[in-house]
Amino acid sequence: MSETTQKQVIDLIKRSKKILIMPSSPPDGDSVGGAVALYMILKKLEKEATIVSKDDIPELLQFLPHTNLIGNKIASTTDFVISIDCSDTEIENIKSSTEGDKINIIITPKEGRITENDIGFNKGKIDYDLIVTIDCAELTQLGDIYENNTELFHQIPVINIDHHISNTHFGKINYTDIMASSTTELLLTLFEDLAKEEKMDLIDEDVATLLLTGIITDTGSFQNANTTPKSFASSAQLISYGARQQEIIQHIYKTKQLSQLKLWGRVLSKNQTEEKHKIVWSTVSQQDFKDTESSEEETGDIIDELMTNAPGAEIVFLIKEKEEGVMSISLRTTNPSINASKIAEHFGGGGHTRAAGFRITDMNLRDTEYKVVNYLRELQAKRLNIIEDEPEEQSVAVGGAPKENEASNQKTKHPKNEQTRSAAERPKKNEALNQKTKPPEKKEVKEEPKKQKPKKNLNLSSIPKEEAPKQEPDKEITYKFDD
Ligand SMILES: [Mn+2]
Repeated sequence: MSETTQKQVIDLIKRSKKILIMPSSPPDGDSVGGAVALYMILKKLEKEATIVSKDDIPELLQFLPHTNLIGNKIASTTDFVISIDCSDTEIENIKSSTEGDKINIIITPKEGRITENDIGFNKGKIDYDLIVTIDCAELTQLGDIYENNTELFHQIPVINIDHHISNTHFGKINYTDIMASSTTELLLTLFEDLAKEEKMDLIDEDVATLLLTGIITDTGSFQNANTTPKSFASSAQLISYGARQQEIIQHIYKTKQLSQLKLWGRVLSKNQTEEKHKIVWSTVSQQDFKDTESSEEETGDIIDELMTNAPGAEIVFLIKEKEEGVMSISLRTTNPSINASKIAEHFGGGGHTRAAGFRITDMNLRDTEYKVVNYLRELQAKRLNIIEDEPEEQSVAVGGAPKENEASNQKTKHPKNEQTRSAAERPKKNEALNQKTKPPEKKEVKEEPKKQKPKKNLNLSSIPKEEAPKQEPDKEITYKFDD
């Protein structure tokens, strides 16, 4: 992060009075933690601040301080506002009644009278002088809030604070660093400099807890590949500021609803493996949510759990059916030479090098699965130099092909070649694998054929069985997945 950018951010914040904070959606530990922490800092600097998010804050994060301050709408520019000066007269009640074509607004004072001079009329106007987006790679991630107020983003300077590699630098100032584990890690540096400049103790226990939540959730408790020495150093610093690390862990990782355990059990037991191509994935359908009485937000970090339990996999993904024909795919890569963000971009999404996501619409779960798996198989076949069982190609590979031949080898590995080969030519052990991705058979299979498929190379010992948590009456139980 250049010092100039940091200085520009600090100067602009100091110059602004009414600041609109927008965390990316769907809100997560990083965007919510960052947005609320910034709100608290701005309050200490005696600024007016408002946070708006298009989606509700997940229940899991509601233990965080001040999440109740987050609204879901910016006051509309087309509103007509009637203001009453209450400095002399307290208002007891305001109501409205309809009379023919008219609407009367009835204002009842507690005592005394309200006169015409106490009433003013204003067109709803935007009086923010700064927008700060948190953890947001592109403006469309703000959803309706952006779409219904696009003019706002032209009129008011935007500070874009983010760490996604796919960030589109839409801000007037872009305070972005793709090496940061989380947006809150960036905010910590910013707040510390701001505190120095203002000679104030800005980072209290609540702010520290909010910032630490972002680092912990975005690194999957320091398990994900984006964990850097800086993430540990920042976390240590935040704990020294009084961040309540145990509270975060307790709420986010150790408390799982029974419904969530059922859902996770189901999703983990449905996992699929393409051993040769080092791909592991699973799916979660609307039916799964219904059957387990769980909600979408309860899928939580299941993608990371999937990854933990598939040590050989290089690409792990989860397809979530958000609604009929709308699929949301989360993707993780364990090998630094596979860029998850690039894969997501191919499908119109984005993210980080090791974690990314995208959506596929107008397609059912099965076809989405087929489409994504096939793309990844092709990608991996090229990357891993996989010879699709053709003897003449094999001789090239086994002999250790020189670098300059690699390109020509890749050409011969187009999946079409493979598809046109008869099954008889392939070794037996691959049959199940190949059939998995052949479309005609896919169409005919019933809902749950996957159970029969062989699971390979997966350490399932720590995966909770669907039936496991039968300790009925307790709604909330503590469950440790790492045992
Ligand atoms: Mn983030």
